Amino acid sequence: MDPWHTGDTIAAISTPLGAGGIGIVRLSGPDAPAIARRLFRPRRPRHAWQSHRLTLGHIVDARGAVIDEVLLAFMQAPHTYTRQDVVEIQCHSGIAVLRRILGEVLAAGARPAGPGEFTLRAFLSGRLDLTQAEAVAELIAARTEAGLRVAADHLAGGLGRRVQQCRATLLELLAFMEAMLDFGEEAPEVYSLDVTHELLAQKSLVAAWVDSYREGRLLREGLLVVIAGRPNVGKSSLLNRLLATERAIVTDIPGTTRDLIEETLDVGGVPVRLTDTAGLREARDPVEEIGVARTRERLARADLVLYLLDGSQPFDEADRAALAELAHRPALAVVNKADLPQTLRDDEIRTAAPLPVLRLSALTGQGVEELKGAILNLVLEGGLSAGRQLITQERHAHHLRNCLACLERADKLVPRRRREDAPWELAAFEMREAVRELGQITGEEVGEEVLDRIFSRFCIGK
Ligand SMILES: Nc1nc2c(ncn2[C@@H]2O[C@H](COP(=O)(O)OP(=O)(O)OP(=O)(O)O)[C@@H](O)[C@H]2O)c(=O)[nH]1
Ligand SMILES: [Mg+2]
Repeated sequence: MDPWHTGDTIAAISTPLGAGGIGIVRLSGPDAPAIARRLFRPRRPRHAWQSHRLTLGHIVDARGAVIDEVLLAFMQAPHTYTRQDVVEIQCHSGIAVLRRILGEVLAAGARPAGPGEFTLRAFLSGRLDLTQAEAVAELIAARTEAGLRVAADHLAGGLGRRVQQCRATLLELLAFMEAMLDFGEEAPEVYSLDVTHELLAQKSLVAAWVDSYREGRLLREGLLVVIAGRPNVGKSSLLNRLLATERAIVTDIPGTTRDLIEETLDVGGVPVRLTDTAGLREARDPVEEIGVARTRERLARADLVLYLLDGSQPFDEADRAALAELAHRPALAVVNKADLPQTLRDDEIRTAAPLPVLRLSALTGQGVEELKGAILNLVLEGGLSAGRQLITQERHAHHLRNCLACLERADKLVPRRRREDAPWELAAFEMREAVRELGQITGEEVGEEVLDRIFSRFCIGK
């Protein structure tokens, strides 16, 4: 029974395709050494084929013609990523070279690896638990230092260990409940731990993890921030100022920006996906019409809206209407052009919508750092928490929420003092479910389809 065919030797290009210094073709499986011996001609054969050593040589095709000069690493099982024999061929990174070498490897008997299949093998062999395997993808996708730190903690097994510990405690509680159920009064003394106390402790632990997902999700997915406002208020200038580049075209002609412009920016460790939009107004031609429609669509999806106004202009009816629409969403009223004499008053904005008002100048940069602080404040109540124990994956959050619900139900069933006639059976049922939910996170109790789903999101070669 091996639904994943771990006995096959798999191969893939493990580096991104494109011109570069080196590219790697990776093999894992029982035939990896034999395939490598057929294709690799070491420069100094006497020193070749030592495990975990790099060897210089050539990859040749079936007729013996040289394809590329490479460094080959042969890593003998079990001290490898997959715990199988692994070979990595480090060649020059060109699409043609990499494809050619992979082609020869496949012709020699390997099959193409599926997405994430190397990491799947690392998981199946027990080298990584499921949270660690998922952290590989998380680490690769990390866009800020803070995101990287959390992913690295998960990869090192921090999350897996914490969940394991919690699961072990729940199993003890379950054993106690089952003993009460089976033996009642004669339940062995060793089980007389303080159930309610321990249950509460685990419940608040799981609840804290569930809470941390808000922050964790932000770190992983980033925050979608949209700059909106009437034409010419300085939206593109603000985008450029925040990015510190001339990304968007700025002119004094209203209606300069017609399409969405999106860039990612690191604000206090949170990846912010910042979108500059077409100015909101009655469109005067079909292109502008599409631009305004795109702006509205993007606005609907925004996690946070920066509504920009021109402080040197009087308050406008169109602004009042737009602000009123934002009244009950995460939004900031940002008054730009603070370097010019101001005619727009805070209270005019506040009567339109109860939003925080910030003044800045995209031209001089004054107030821009305060804006970053305000963004963090609004979405994270002051910035990322120092702790790294964040839940970052929806899959984990989902099982933790389920687990918490089980623990809450169990807690209601367990009497505050030891009683033989309490509904131990129901409590034990909830506890068993809670344990199962945690087991799904670390991968102890996880089905084939779930694994397929998780690893299919990886890229090939990981
Ligand atoms: N004095 C001053 N001028 C600014 C400031 N920000 C932008 N401007 C000027 O305002 C004009 C419009 O700026 P943009 O950034 O193109 O404005 P926009 O909101 O993107 O305009 P549209 O794309 O047309 O909707 C330009 O001439 C900018 O130089 C500012 O803080 N102070
Ligand atoms: Mg613009």
